[in-house]
Amino acid sequence: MSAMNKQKIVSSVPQKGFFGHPKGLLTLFFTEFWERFSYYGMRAILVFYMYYEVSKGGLGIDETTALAIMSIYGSLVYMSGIIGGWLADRIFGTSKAVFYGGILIMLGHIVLAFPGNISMFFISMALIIIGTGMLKPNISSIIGDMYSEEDNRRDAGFSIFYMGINLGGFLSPLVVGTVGMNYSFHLGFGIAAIGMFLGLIVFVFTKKKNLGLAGTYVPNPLSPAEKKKVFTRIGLGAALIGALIAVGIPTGLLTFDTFIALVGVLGILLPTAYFVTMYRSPKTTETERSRILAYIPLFIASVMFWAIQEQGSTILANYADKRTQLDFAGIHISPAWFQSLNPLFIITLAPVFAWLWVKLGNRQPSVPTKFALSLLFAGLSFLVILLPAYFGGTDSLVNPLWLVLSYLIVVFGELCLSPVGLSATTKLAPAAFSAQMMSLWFLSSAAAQAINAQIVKFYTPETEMQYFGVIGGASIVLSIILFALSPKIQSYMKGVR
Ligand code: C3H
Repeated sequence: MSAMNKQKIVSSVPQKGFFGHPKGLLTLFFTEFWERFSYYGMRAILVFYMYYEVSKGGLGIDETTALAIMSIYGSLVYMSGIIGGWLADRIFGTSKAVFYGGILIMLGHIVLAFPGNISMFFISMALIIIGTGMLKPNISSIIGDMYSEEDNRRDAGFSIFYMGINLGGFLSPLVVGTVGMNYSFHLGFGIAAIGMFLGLIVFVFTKKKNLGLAGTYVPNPLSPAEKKKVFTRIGLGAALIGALIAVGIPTGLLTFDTFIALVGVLGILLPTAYFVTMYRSPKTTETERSRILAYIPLFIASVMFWAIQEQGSTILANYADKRTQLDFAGIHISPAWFQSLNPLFIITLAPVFAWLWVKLGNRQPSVPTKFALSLLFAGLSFLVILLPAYFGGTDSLVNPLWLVLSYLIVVFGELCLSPVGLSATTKLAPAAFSAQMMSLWFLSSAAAQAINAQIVKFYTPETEMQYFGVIGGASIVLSIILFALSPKIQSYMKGVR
């Protein structure tokens, strides 16, 4: 996109109207709020739906498998962002991708809303995976479109958007979690579907007025010749995958374990391929190349961070269900409620962090230093949760406040990494790959969860201390390395702060 086009897009968006930010932020805030409401609402009950016995309304899958499926699911949801980013950059632009993605997500939740078997469960998963891949990175890219390069409201805009994400993530486990756990899982999934429907309504009815041209352009459209080549390759690829599945399942070569391993490998290979393609593209300038190099250590840090943070909804959800005193201070706590703690802390602390960065002005830590801090906090959040077992063994139930403390500490890290990373991604992106660079950011989450699918197998109440200790310790070591490398990485960012 040329500087002139960028200017045309920015001036088509009403520049005030939502807390001093472009009016389009309101549209994107509420669309993402409802999308996250549906996604996290569904996830808050999904693990229990999978491993509860059939007589209790669940699918009766064994617990370890259910935890691995949660991680694989989470990984694929973000991996499919590469499809969404590619479609947006090369075929229909980010705005259409958000719309189609929302429709697929809603259909996915509708499938789960009806009592069904394991096949229905996998169909729903496929719809939500593709739908989220189309919606999630692209909605974040549109935010970047609304601000000019020099606009210093951009970081704050991402923080506000991040609050929308977490408002959805906070309310949904309470609403969907309570209904799903106390009445019926399917009713819970039905509420998630209604949530996505409301998000689509907001998007469709306000986008024209609030978003102007943002999200409507195709930055790097396919030429007719490329179209033919690409569609033939996609067709062949799909046929090959179909054939491998058709042969692999009956012969026993494609088992659940091999599939998990495959996703793990893809979690590493895909971002590598992305980095190489962007770096080598003739459309990437020298400055953009240097920024891609700076992005690599940030990406690795992000993988480590999300590996810990995402275990909040798998390992720590299981810890809440199995290891925690749920009758506490005269009330019975639902294990799903713990999922609301992280977003609650985010909503309350995000304005504090935004204020702190503004107050520190030029003295605020650089992007790489903020990432190093996030790893430090992530590591500490795991070291804290090994203490109850250290002091009291693994036989007695643990005071829920330990879990609350762990969720709080990881949020300090999240606020140093996630809104900062979203904003930095839009600034560091090569122009021809703007939506795809956002997909790359989400690939860090995908890689993290693919790795998690391998490591959650090592978690049992007996190995709890070693598990939290090793992973927490690794994060702290990585944090120290990143602190040391920060000035070098900053210099490769070529002026981006
Ligand atoms: O969803 C995103 O884009 C990024 N993630 C977040 O913003 C998280 N703070 C959401 S919290 C969590 C993953 C879901 C809450 O319903 C729970 C973590 C324990």
